[in-house]
Amino acid sequence: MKYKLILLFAVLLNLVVQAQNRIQHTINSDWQFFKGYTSKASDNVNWEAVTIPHSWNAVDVMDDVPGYYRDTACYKKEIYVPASWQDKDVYLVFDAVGISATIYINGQLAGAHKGAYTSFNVPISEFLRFNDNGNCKNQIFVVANNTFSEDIPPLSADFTFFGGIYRDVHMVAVDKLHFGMDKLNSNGVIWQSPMVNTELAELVLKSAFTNNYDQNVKASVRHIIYDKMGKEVLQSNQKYTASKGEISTIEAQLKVRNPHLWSPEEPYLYRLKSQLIMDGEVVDQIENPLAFRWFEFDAEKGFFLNGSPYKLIGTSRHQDYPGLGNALEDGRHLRDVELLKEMGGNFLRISHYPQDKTIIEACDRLGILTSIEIPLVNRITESKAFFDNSETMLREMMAQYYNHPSLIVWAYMNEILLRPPYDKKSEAWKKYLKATYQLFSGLENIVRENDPYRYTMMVGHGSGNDYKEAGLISIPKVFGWNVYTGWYDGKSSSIGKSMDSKHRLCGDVPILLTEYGADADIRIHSFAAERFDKAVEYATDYHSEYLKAFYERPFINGMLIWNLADFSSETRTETTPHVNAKGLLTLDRLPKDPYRFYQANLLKKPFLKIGSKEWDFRTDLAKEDGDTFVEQEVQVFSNAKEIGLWLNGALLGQADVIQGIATFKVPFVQGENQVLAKSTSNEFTPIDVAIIDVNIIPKQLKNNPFPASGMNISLGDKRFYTDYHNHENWVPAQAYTAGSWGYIGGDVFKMAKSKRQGYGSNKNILDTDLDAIYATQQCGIEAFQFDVPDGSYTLVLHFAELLSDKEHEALAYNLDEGGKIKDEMLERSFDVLVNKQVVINQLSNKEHLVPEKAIAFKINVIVENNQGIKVQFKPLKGKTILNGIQLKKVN
Ligand code: GCB
Ligand code: CA
Repeated sequence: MKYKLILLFAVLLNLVVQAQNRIQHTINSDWQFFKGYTSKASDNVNWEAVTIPHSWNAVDVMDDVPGYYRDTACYKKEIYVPASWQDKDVYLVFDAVGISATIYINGQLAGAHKGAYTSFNVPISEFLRFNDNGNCKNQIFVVANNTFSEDIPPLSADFTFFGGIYRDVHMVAVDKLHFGMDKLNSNGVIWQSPMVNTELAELVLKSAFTNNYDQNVKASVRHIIYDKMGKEVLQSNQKYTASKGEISTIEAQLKVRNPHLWSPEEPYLYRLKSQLIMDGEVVDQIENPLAFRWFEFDAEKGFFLNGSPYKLIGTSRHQDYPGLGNALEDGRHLRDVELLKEMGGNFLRISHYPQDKTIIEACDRLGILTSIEIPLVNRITESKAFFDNSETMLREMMAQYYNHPSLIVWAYMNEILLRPPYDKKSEAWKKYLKATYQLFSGLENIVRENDPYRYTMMVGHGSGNDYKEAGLISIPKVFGWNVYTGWYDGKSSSIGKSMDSKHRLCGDVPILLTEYGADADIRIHSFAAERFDKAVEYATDYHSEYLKAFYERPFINGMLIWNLADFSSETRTETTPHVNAKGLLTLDRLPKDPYRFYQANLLKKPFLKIGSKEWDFRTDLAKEDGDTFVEQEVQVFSNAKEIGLWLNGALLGQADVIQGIATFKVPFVQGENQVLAKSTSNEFTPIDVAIIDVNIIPKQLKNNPFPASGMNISLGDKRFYTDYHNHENWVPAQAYTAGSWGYIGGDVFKMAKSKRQGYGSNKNILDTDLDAIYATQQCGIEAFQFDVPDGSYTLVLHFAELLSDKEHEALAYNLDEGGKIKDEMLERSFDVLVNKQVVINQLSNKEHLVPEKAIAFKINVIVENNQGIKVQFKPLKGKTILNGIQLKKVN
């Protein structure tokens, strides 16, 4: 393809001299770390060797001790600086340190930074020792800290505030005349495209460069634009006199004819090379991505990309990984963007804070539109320091992410009225709302001044009236709503109506559904799934309701799933303590069924996957004695019209695909089952096979061999739970019937005054990974009986006191609860008998049965004379309880 180019305000300069690039490389290896405060690098404390990226919270956020290290830690490293750098400007660049950092070079204070999510540079030339005779050792000493500060956002949020030097550290040596390296750590060149269409793109290039020579210098700025194939398409050259010790700015205006447009479907990237030339020599050079696209949000018609209607659909993303905290190498960041692309997503909300550059670079390259935001979450502090830090963060974010063509929205607020610090009837509250208005209108102005061509966004929650009252809705160019109907409350099927009311509330401000999601734990399945049970089946259903409503409503400009992957949120509890489980992928990035659901609905290429494949060993209960199979529903996710399902080689049936799902009732037999799904309407659709090992528990235990892999039963529960570590399946308890097994008496435990789960507790049960089993319970149970054949058995009884008189802070993420939560706790004590013999004496919540802790007892039982096993619970004080029970036959 040929481009006809016009150069405006540009002079052609044909003297090209070998580019002497800046030197920039990471210095991530060989650091020393001390978890604590010490005043200098030479102190003899417990230094340990670490590599950057590093977080000191990689492990402690996941353990059962509440809280994590939020305090000071130190890092040090020796660097060697060549004598040739003596006439250069040398900087350290920190891509991010959580949460604040002070940097010393050779014992002298060199710089400091606040905020965990933006990069910063530290000019260090004046502190360096240069010497080529081996005496050029220099000491970097960093005091970092992730303590809570009223002045630094975020103050409160549903994610973990990891500490550490968790992104790359670079050494940079540049000529004394160089681009960028300013206070906001921008790279010195920004591009804007005020007008783009298929024939023409207007391009404005603004360069800022520093002259640290002790005299004014004559220089020129050259920009060269290359197309995707590396062919030069345009060049601009401008002469300039750079005043000494100052930052100079210069602007070039160019026009690109017939620009090749960028879109998620065809992410066509140009390259923008910018050079500073002095005495005919290139003294500094940087590169930026460049692309042409235009876009518009509309309050009625929705989003348009390059002139055509375009539904934005995608996810948000957090930046952590199990065992690593947020200290990830680039590969893992990149993989997340690929996974979003492989799902068929076209948008990433980089939330709730700027993330590693790898993310947005991948979005530019792979074709994912993005928004980016600073972490003003849940509440603000009405102080100058907080306002100033917020503003700096915003300016840094804009300076650092400006040139990414995938980026179309700057955002700076999430659910800021979620955690009101005052009573909503008080004067203080009114003042607070005014302060929020003042803060956010200020931030909005900063964005508009610095980037008139992108959109601005704020994100609210709940009913929205508070945001309206505070005047916040009319501030940004678009408003996002986080709506969790069907999760925190209400029904998933009401999402359409909820969005209709947001639409009315916002009038002519275009809206997006910026968050929605439901927890899903791939270890939990239920064929009668309900809100808060964490069953994968519930989440799939929830997402299908939302997707339907989205397609029916053009005014929903975009819809963003919360979240791409499960993520760390230390204060969370429930079946996955310390983790928010709304991810479409697990913490380890394994797909959950909702991810497959979106693939089936969004991908253009033929797609097919069998649902819940990872549930590859299952236990189910025979309905009648002698049943040789158990019937379970299997979903196949596909974009074909019709699917056939084969079970162990025989065609079971065909089913139409409705909204990406074909549903089958599969009669699984004992042992291995091969499930094969194939499209019967499209030969190009891939085939999928799942091998599922099934264990059927006979209805009558008496006349049947006892199940070889034993029985694991969760009381007060309706779910199937898979313990992948122990290769065990837990089944929900049933009431006892003669010849079979089950509980006698009692009621399912329910939380008092909770709008949340219908049964079980939402607490983190300590000392166990079987939270799902321990958090559910039968109260007032009289007995549990197994009518098993004679033999030798191992019985395990699991208990947890779910009530506690400890006061719990209402969790930050609870959208429906506030204040402190305390149970009404009554004393309980009971004996446990097996076949009339006391096996546990006075199990009491004043003693061994410590509230919110798991306790298990393993007991050997010999069954003779056809008596079976009867476990009895005899109350001494209060009510008896049982949370789980396991039985294995030894011989
Ligand atoms: C929200 C928040 C997000 C939480 C999410 C949740 O509205 O914006 O930070 O993680 O809800 O899962 O509750
Ligand atoms: Ca249970």
